Amino acid sequence: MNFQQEPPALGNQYEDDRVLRSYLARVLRADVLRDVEDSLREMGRLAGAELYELQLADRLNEPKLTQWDAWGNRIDKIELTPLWRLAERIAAEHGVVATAYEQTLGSLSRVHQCALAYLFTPSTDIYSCPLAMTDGAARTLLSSGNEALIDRAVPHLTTRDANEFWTAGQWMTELTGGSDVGLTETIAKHDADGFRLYGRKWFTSAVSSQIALTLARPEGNPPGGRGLALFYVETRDEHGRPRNIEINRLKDKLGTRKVPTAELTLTGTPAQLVQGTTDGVRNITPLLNITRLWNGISSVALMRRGLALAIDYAGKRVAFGAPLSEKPLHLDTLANVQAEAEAAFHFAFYVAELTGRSETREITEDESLLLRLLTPVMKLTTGKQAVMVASEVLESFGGAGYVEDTGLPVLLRDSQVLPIWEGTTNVLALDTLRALRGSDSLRQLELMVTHCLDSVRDSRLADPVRVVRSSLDHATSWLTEAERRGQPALEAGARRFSLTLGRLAELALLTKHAQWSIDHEQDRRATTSARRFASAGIDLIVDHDADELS
Ligand code: MFK
Repeated sequence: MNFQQEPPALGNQYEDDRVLRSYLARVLRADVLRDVEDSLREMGRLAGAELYELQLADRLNEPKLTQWDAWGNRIDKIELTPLWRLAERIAAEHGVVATAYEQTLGSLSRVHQCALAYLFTPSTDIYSCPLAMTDGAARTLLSSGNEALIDRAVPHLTTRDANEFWTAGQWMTELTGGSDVGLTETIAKHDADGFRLYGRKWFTSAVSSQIALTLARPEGNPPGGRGLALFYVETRDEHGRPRNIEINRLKDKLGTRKVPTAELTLTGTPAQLVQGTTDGVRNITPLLNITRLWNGISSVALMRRGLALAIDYAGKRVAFGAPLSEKPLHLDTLANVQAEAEAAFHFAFYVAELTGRSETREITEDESLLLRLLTPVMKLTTGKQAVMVASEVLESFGGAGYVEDTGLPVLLRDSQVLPIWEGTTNVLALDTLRALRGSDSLRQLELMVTHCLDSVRDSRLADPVRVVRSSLDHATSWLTEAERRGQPALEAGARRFSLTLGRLAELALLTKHAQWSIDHEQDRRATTSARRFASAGIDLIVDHDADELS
């Protein structure tokens, strides 16, 4: 009756992460890595220590909305939980957004920033949501060329001073839907003081932010996305009161429970045009592409957290006479999960590399096409993997993985948002088709993949190379055939096609890294993962779809 199970524990999340460290050793020069390593080590320490401890202690707390004060005044005050309050300060001071804008490492600053975000995210209960939108808003304002708004907001969005730091919301979703944003019903009326917004926003994440970018239709504009304009809103006045914004209620969600996601009514909210009176959907896409990158980084971060806990626990949990870490079937299961996570990691960080080159204008035209294609493909692929991995991680703990106060179930609930927000898998599969239309981007993917495989010589990597090539050939021929058959066939197969592109890109990048790791680190663990991932279903295309629907 004296048995006590030792719980899983976390060490320094940077030092313990072979995949992150090996990747950074490949993409950063040794002197550059030495320069940034202190910041990563410190974030890894916080994530495994103070932040993780507070995360467990904060488990039952949720943001609170107080709509009225004692005297009948509408105040719509949001109180965040202690974890989120600490997360905000740490995020600002450690430059989890700022690093990407300081550009100390040029284009590789985006990689540095994503590494910080990757370490920070799993211990802060989706504080990555407001940070992603803050980052996206800064990038969108900078791309807009609106100097007044850039001067006003970007210094706050990208500061390391926690007292000056602002976060941004992204208010897009309305009752008409979260995907077909062109149906937005919010109206922008112009008067002597400028624009005021009237409408209902149905799913606004992190409503505690100081500013928001949102879409509304200036009176008289035509329907559809082109008739919308992109607006900048400062959410509260100098007394902290909402500026003609009513927070009707917070959403009762499956996961992301720390995120104060709200339903809003805009009752004449003062707003400024960001970039002209039309083309709002197009003008907000820089924000979408940054939050989709964050979504991918968050996916690989949550996968890594699950694995870190599962691997530690496997060494502590004894069953049938030995620790789980000595049981072949348990090891085999975790190795498959590791392979998914490792492949996803290389894809998300490759998109970060391209994003960084785009931001410093070092990107070529061909790489821009590749980035446009790979952003939705990466987001949709890693989002699905995150849910699958979280489910396996919970199962690897047996019943404990299903019990709330272990802090494990939240991994699955929070992961489930990743294929939904920022474009569902299907919407992004259609966006993949949009990115391919009339463009050379598939050819650019072929070149990228060929470049990855060119460096691969080790005979144990022959299978992954073969699988990448055959999957790409199949995807290319499927696309040609589906285009010939017409739009219904193309759309029906778009999800399997996009996932195949994503998984083969992951395998190519992982295989390239595996060869590098053999050559420079004499380490064959990435090779093991590449081989496992190659046999985990890369080509998901089913040929007969087109026939059935034609
Ligand atoms: C943990 C980290 C994650 C952080 C999460 C933050 C929480 C935030 C929660 C949310 O707010 S979730 C809501 C997010 N909503 C979406 O992601 C919307 C999903 N729907 C789409 O993405 C649709 O594809 C889209 C709204 C863009 C379709 O609208 P339209 O009006 O049918 O678009 P259309 O006409 O095809 O495209 C308009 C223009 O934008 C075109 O350019 P042109 O005007 O030059 O022809 C498109 O090529 C361009 N475009 C569309 N998507 C683009 C893009 N350009 C670049 N990148 C893209 N992704």
